[in-house]
This record gives sequence, C-alpha cells and structure tokens, in this order.
Amino acid sequence: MRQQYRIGTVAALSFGVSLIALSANAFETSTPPVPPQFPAEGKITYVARDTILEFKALPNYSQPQWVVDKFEKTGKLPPLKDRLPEEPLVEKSANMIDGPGVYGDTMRHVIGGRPEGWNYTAGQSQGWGGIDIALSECLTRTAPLFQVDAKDTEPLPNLAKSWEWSADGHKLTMHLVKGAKWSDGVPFTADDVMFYWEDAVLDPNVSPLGGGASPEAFGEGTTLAKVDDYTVEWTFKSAFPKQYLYTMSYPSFCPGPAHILKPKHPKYSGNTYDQFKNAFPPEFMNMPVMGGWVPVEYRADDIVVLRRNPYYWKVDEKGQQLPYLNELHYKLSTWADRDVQAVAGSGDISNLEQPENFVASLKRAADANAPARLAFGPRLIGYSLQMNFSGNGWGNPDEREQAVRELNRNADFRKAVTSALDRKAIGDSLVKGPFTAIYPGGLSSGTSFYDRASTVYYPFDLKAAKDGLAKAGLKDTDGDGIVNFPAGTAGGKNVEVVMLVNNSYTTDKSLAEGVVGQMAKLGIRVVINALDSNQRDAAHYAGRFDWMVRRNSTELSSVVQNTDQLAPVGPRTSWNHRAPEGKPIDLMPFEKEMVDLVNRFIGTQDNAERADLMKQYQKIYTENLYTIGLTEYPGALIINKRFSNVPPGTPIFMFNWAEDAIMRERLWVSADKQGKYELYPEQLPGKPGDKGTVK
Ligand code: BQZ
Ligand code: CA
Repeated sequence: MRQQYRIGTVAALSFGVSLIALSANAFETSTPPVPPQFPAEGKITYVARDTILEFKALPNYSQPQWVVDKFEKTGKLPPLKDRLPEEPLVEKSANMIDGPGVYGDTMRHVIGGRPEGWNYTAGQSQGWGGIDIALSECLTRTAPLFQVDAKDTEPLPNLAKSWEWSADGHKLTMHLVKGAKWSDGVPFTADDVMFYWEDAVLDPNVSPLGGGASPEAFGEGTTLAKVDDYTVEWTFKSAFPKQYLYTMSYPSFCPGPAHILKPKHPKYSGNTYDQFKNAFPPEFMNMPVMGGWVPVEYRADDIVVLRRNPYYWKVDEKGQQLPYLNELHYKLSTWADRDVQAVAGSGDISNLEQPENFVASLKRAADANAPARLAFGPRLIGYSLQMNFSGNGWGNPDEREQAVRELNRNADFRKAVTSALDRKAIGDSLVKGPFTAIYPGGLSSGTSFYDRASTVYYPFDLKAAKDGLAKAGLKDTDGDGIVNFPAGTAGGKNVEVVMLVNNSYTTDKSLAEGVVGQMAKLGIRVVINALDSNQRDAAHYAGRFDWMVRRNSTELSSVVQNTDQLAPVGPRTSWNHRAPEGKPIDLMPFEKEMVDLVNRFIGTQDNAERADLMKQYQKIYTENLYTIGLTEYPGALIINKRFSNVPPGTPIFMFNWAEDAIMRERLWVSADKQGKYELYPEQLPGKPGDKGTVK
C-alpha cells in the first residue's frame, strides 16, 4: 500500500536551514547549507537492465479482438504477424509490477503547450507533456533506467536493437529493429535514420526538437554511415565514447518518417526551410509515427486525440501487441490545470513540478478516496538564472545587449549578482516547508554524481554584492538607484537587463519576479520578457536573451543524459553559450576547463575517474558561476489509481520525464475499472493527411 504523504508531516517537518554566518568581506564562499531532509516516497525496486525488455520472436501474437474482426477479416489491415518485426521488442513480465495487461481505456493528459505541427525533425513542438514522447521513438531509450544502478548500465535498445564496438572503440555498428513499420505500414529502415542524421542533425538550417541535437552532441567529427537497410555504423574520434548511446535516446535521435518528410525538405524540393518546418500543421492528421499512438483529431485550444498504432512493434511476453490503452487524450489547457485535473480525477497524470500547487495537491490526494496517487521523488527539479555568455554575436545583440553580454562575461559581475540573491526567500516565495533547498547551481543535489564538498556557494550578502558591482566598473552616476554603464558604453545609461521567462509556468514567473525585486535592491533593472513555451524556446535557441530563468534539463539531473549540454563542447550544445552562424564560439578560460572535463568524462568508462571528473566540473562550474542557481525541489508523480503497472517511485524527471519512465505502452486498466473515456472506440488511425479515424 503506497505511503500517502500527509499534510501533517509537512507541517511537522522542521526545516531549520541555518545559514553559516559569514564575515562581510567580499565574496566569501562556503559549501551550500545542508538541504532540509525530504523523505522521497515510493521506494524504487532496483533491477538488472536486462530484466526490462529484449528483442525476441514469440510463437504467436494477439491483439484486441475488434482489430481482428473489423480490420483484419475485412482486409483493411494485413495479418498481425506481417505488421510486427521478425523479432519484436518484448517488454518482460518480470518488470511489470502488475503483470501483462488487458486491452481498453484511455489515458487523459492535460498539457500547457500547444502543437505547432508534427514535424518534430524540424523542431516543431507538439505541445510537450508527453505527446512528442508518445509519438517519437528513438534509437535507444533511457528513461526506464531510473530503476537500474546508474553506474553499471547503458541505455536500453529501442529502434536500435543491438550494437557492438570495434576493437579500437572508434566504430559502433548498430543493428536496427528489422521489419518494423511506420503507423502507415511503410517499413522503417536505415534510410529514416540517415535522413535524420544527414538532413536534420548535420543540416545547420534544421534543429530537431529539444534544442540539443547538433553534430557535436555526438562528438566533434563523428560520422554515421548506412551499411545496409538495417545496419548503420558510427565512427568516433575518441575510443569507446559509450556516453553517446544516451544522446541517441529522446530527444536527440528520434528519426521521423523519411518517406513523408524528405519530399518536403529543401534539399529535395523547392521548399524553403520554413516551408519544410511548417509542412505538417496541427490540422494534418495521421502523421506516420513509430510510437504507440497516432494523432487522429486536433481541436485548437481544446484537445488532441490519438488512437492506437496497429503497426506498433512492441509486445508483452504473452505476445499481446502493445499498447494496452487504445487512446490518448491531450487536453490543451495550462500546466497548473494539469495538477488540478489529475488530483480531481478528470485528468489521469501530472508531474507535480510547480511548488505553488504542492500543498493543495497534497491535501486533495491525502483524502482516502482521492482518485489519484501522489508520490514525491528526489530533489531533481532545479531552476537557474542563465546569462548569455556570447561576446561575438549569438542573437545579433544591439549596443545595450552587447554591453550586458560583456558584463555577463565578467566574473565580478556574476559574483555580485549571485551574492545579491536571497535564495531562502526565493524558495519560501514558492512554497513553505521542507521542499525547496538553496541551490548554488550546477549538478542537482539529487543526482548520484553530486558532491556537496565540491560545490561552491556564495551566500546572500548584499554589501559584498554592491562592492562587486563597483569592482565591475558599475556606479550609479545619476543617483536613481540603478547602476550605470561606464561612460562610453551603451551611452552610460542605467544597466537594464532583459530576462527571458517561460510564460506557461507560474513557477517561472514567480522566480522571475523574485529576481527582479532582488536585483532592484542591488541596483540592476531587470525587465521580464515572458513568452509562451514555443516562442520562448525559439528566442532561446536564437540567442535572443540577456538573461533567462530556466528550469534545468536532464544533464544536471542525471549527468549521463545529454552530457554534451554540460558545457559548450560544440558551437550549439550549451544552453547559454552558443556561436553565431559561421563564427567560432568565444569560450572563457573556465569554460575551456569545463569542456575538457566533460570530454574526458565522455571518453572514459572508469567509474572512479568519472566521479572525480564530475567533482572537478562542479567546483569550476559553481566557483565561476557558469549559471546561477536559484532553487531546487522534489517533484511528485500524480497518476490515477485505475492504472496498473505504474512502477513505484518513478521520478518525474531524471533521464527523461515520467511520461517516458512509466512506459505508458504497458499501462493497463482492469476491465472492471475501465472508464468510458474512449472517443473513437474500435476505430484506428487513417491514412497520412486524412481526417480522423477508420471504422
Ligand atoms: C513534462 C514535459 C514532457 C521542455 C517541457 C516544457 C517545454 C520545454 C520541457 C513536464 C513539459 C512539462 O516540460 O512541464 O512536466 O510533462 O513537458 O516533455 O517546459 O517548454 O521546452 O524542455 O520538457
Ligand atoms: Ca543610475
């Protein structure tokens, strides 16, 4: 029986965070205060990597009876065994806490994003909240590894069913699942992989969704070649860079349907890159996917409905084709509403990640007959203030923006900013209680690579901060409380910083307001530029920001996922320092050290050495303030009680989000508990571009 987190426990838990009193001289540092104890719940049962899934031919296969009766017997679909690979991906019962399931029902997501279109390959968002995760299958899969010891494991096979390294470790031969098909019946082959690599990753005019899939994400100078229809071969400069197997998972290597995309790509058509990116608007239904469900209906600002993919290439050990759930809903609302609907039971799943909703959600879920379970995981959600470090033109800065970038590159300025932040007040402004912790920046305290002793913390000290601004050459020359640029720089005007913020989250806006207020006391005017997710991401990747309040992504909560994003190892791998088109990246000395440490981390499999490299990395990162941490806290998974096979203790965010980690394709609802939520019962996706479903 899941231990319910009682509101009383929250009140009872004391969270005396005693800040070590520090002498007043400028920029004393210390290790960060010990964060308040927070008992993560739902203990994870650790398992061996090979107990989760394997590729294997089974003696026979089955599917929902209505698919047989209405689609196979009427000739609308070929027989199941012709729709499956020779060796399907088999999800093993040993890893199914409630065992193989039964067909039926729906999972109702609520999301705060909005679909731009279905061209994930060209960087279009489908609205987040697990929708792109459901549609896009990637070479490897890492999210379910939260239950495997991170030190002795590697990514799970997925579209790549197996791989082997050459003796010298510079070549990796990857065998693709053989005989799998897109949801429109067209075979999946190495041509899909090569199109993604050559015409998305390598093409500088195309940046796949998630902002991280640049060539250097897979190592400087790495190449990929097709060997045959089901084999590709990687060639790396370094030996045995096994780290890149993580980068071959979501979101960085999830190929799209080449037979649909290639004809629209500028290299093969008269299209512009914009026309290519927008060739599949949200209204274009039945976009072929490798995922378990296909978009069959889109109603703007209302809902996206997906129906099961009859060609899905994964089965359970009984040979039942997955998924068990026939339908997915994505109600187009707000992220805050997702929490409300999940605890109320009108939605089915949420990552409780906005502390403003913690207490109300806890109260509702604590009720004995609450429709949903709520369980907190480790402290892995973090927010950082990111400064644009580009001094040579990323984002085409004007004079003021350029002057701010020069300040961002000034260590005294960064130390002044971080010392002016009262992180205790910032955390408390989100939620009282033992949830938030003072977070100096860098690796999340919840990751196994975290080492507090290697973490440099600049405690709140407004006096030292003001001295630091003076040291950085900033004085309030016109006495209005805001320091001025030096004469001759940006007209000697007040220092104004434009800070990019994700308008879709209460928490992002709360933190931004906190920064504005605290910077005003320091003497810097911060102006908020709040944009919705899609516009925010576009501005971010284009370098159109001075500062940004940004929720951390997986490289800081797992280290081994998207490791390339830990430092500017390439011109487009860092979140806050990229090169403008056609120019080199202008790294500062400490950044060069971080790049070297990250490359050495990627190049070694020695666990002791990896741990040590991350300690060195953390020290350089936090001492030089690569980004400025704001706060960190645990997230909670809220999921409706009717679903079986939810792995206990699933973290909402580690190698990826919970929508991936819980492996939705194997969730099921016992017949007696199935809701009447299916909108298109006993119907399947139609042809690419057709409206709706087929009966
Ligand atoms: C989870 C996630 C699944 C993106 C997005 C959104 C985008 C970012 C980030 C999270 C949402 C939910 O996060 O907040 O709980 O469901 O979708 O993808 O914040 O704006 O660009 O990185 O994952
Ligand atoms: Ca002034």
